[in-house]
Amino acid sequence: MLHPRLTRAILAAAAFLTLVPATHAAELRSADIHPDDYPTVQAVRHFGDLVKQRTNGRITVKVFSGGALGNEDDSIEQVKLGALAMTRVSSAAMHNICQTTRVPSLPFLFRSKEHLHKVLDSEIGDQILRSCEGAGFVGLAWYDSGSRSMYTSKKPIKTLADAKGLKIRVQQSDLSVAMVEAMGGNATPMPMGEVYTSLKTGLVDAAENNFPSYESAHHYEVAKFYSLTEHTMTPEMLIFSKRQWDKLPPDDQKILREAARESVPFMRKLWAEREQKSRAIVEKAGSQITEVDKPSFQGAMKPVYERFVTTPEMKDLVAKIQAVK
Ligand code: GTR
Repeated sequence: MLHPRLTRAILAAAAFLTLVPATHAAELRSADIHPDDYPTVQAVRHFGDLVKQRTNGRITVKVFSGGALGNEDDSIEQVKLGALAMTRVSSAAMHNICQTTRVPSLPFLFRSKEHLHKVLDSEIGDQILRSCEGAGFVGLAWYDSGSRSMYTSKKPIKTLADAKGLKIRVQQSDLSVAMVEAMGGNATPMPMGEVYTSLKTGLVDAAENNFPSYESAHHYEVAKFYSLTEHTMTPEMLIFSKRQWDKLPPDDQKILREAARESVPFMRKLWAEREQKSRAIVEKAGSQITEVDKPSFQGAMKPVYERFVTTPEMKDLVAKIQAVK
């Protein structure tokens, strides 16, 4: 038998512990399909360092890179369920889940990297991040992903006519499919992890991505013609599980939001360096980088805008983005 005073002390301690929210101290897990040295992974690690510092080690972040937790659709599902706290994905992976995220992927929407940054850093960027809350995701940050361009295994694409009839791998998004179809290609959506083998075996003739992904996923080894179509600047997103978010005290939510925001300039610096480095690696390995007749691609995109910019909110966002100087 325990002494009654001891029993009372144990009960009091137990009562105190149940008052402390379970999430007060936590290890937040985050997923990424990219390898450890990729700027998105590094940026989320940096975010984790800031969070750890500011919570005196109470909240830590563990990043599972290299697709250890599955492909992007898998991690998004886990985040929705609250089994995983966060994931860094391409915003294209969110297109069919919260449609407003399609806006920054619209073809040839941004005039430059500076234009993109200005928009994403403004209320427009925040509005699009917020648009995923209803679907179960708290958007914490936009990260860079440069421009996506076409690459082929057999011959370079120089004009729109060269894309006609090619089997082209795209991200799993209706908008990505439509963009490639508007170019006359046969769009084949599949996860990133299947692209290397698909190019190698000839299941697809082409794919499209930025230099860092083209390089880090070794696609340049099996598709050496990289054509600078620069047709979309689809950004990356850091998303948090709404289920887990709602259990956090407001002070912790604030720390997370601020740390995510502060990880953005860190990421942009790494991104700019990596774009140059990746381009140099693929050129050295024999990739042929070709300029294209861009207006021919731009001219084919009207049906994409007509089909996807449908709601008054999206129309307003597009107009506002185009008006940003
Ligand atoms: C990359 C992006 C990944 C992934 C990939 C793809 O640029 O960083 O998140 O979406 O493209 O093409 O699937």
